Amino acid sequence: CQAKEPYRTGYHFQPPKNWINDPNGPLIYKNVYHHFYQYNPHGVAWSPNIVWAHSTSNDLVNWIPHDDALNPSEPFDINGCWSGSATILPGEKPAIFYTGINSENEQVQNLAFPKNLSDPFLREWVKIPQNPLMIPTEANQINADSFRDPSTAWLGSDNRWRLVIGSKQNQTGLAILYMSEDFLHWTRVNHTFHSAKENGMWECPDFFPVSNSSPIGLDTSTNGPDVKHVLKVSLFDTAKEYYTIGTYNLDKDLYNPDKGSEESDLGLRYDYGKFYASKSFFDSAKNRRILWGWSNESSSANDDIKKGWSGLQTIPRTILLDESGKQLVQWPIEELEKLRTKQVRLPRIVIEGGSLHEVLGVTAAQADIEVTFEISDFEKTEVLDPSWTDPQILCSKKDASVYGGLGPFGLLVLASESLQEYTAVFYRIFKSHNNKYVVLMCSDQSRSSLNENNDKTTYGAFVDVDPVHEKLSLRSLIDHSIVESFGGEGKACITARVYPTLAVDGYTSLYTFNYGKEGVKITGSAWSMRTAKINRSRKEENE
Ligand code: DQQ
Repeated sequence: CQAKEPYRTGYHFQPPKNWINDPNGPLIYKNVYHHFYQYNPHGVAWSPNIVWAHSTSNDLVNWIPHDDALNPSEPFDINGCWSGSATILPGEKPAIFYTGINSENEQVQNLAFPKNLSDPFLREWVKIPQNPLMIPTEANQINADSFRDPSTAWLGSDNRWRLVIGSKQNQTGLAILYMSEDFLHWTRVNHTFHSAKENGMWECPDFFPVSNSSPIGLDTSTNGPDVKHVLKVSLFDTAKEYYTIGTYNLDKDLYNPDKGSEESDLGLRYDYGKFYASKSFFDSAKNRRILWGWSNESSSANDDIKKGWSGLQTIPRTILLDESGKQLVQWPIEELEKLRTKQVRLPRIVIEGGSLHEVLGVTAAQADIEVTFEISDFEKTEVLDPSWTDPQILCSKKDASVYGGLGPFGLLVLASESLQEYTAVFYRIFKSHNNKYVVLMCSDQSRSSLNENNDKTTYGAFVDVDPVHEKLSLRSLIDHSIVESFGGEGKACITARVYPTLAVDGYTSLYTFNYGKEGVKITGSAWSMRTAKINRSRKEENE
């Protein structure tokens, strides 16, 4: 039978009802993970007087809810508690910087501390009386509508704290640098930390170090010879995020992206689908950096009202610098694998061109599937037209129904019985004019639902894998209304939101497919995923 709530997820973070957006101030304290997020307690749409909701977890998978951490209450935040970040000060003292919308409707930056440090759940937060600590003024030429989302602060070797705030001037996106000796008095540094023209407002800047020598995460204040830095910004105008990898010049307090990784429409993205306002934090318990992102709905406002909620958090991902040094790689946190059950091994076969194979024995609406493709014959590879530079456009033109040479091959997820509905996550391989192979990864939502009110945009990314010498892998986390896919072992990620009308719960199937001319060998496994305990009431937990 069909569930009453076919789109509610089984293992993605979401509260029982209402609107959520950005993850805020993730942190670990006394071995407890804290997740704050933008939440509208009064409805399914965003509202400016938004609050910081709060949940905690021991494993980043199961979550318990707490009272809201920050609510509009003071002249410096009476019209809203917007996004911000946490910093762990020396002596293991967490601090939260957030943007308050003040009584004049200006964006100002405020500081809050836990009321009781002996409470590992940090249930109560106190806004300090000195707030606001950073304000937009005519003198500092900061626009009061474009001054928000303080980053985690880092400590320089001069013992001074720094943080960046998102802003814009005309259409130039800005990361404004502030500095402080005592964490209380902050001054704007005269030069801009980093900026890019024709970007519009930079929201939620995140600036952090990554190791270029070992696969570990680093505390935000770490610097040194084995360290590169990452700056991520969320572009308000396009609702897309871009990151660059670069060098942090300590003497000048400037960030310089490496050549070839400036923001542009073809720049590097954490995720080429629905993923925004992300935030990372250093998990000191496991020496890793974890990334949280918000996945907005692709359904209509009316459908959101019907289902009573809007917005999900994606599965936390560990992020590392790729061996090439040119990009990051992301992977779902290892703890998620605890939810895997009833493993189904895919028979090691060659899926011939034009064939479809059902993966039987998994709960296909709530599953995790990891497959590897091996290609031995490249003869029928199509030639890449040099004008095909935009992967998203290429994936929409050559969607899953367009037969090709080498590919499309991959997965049909959330598929209905007669394939009236399915979401296709797949690869196509092309040969470029310099005889290199180019791997395209697509998530095609065009047939995901018979409901025409959804945004069914198809997404795409090029994946830096050499299919001649390397295996090509694909992992998809399928969870009722979200499909998070990881290509090339996390080199390209695509998150899609879909709302099948037929392929719900027990009426859902999962397939591997190949609509190319060349056969492809496939290996891998699929798992049914258990339901995580996420923000459930005591009563529900006992059921
Ligand atoms: N969401 C927050 C802002 C931020 C935006 C408000 C990004 O602080 O800039 O809910 O989604």
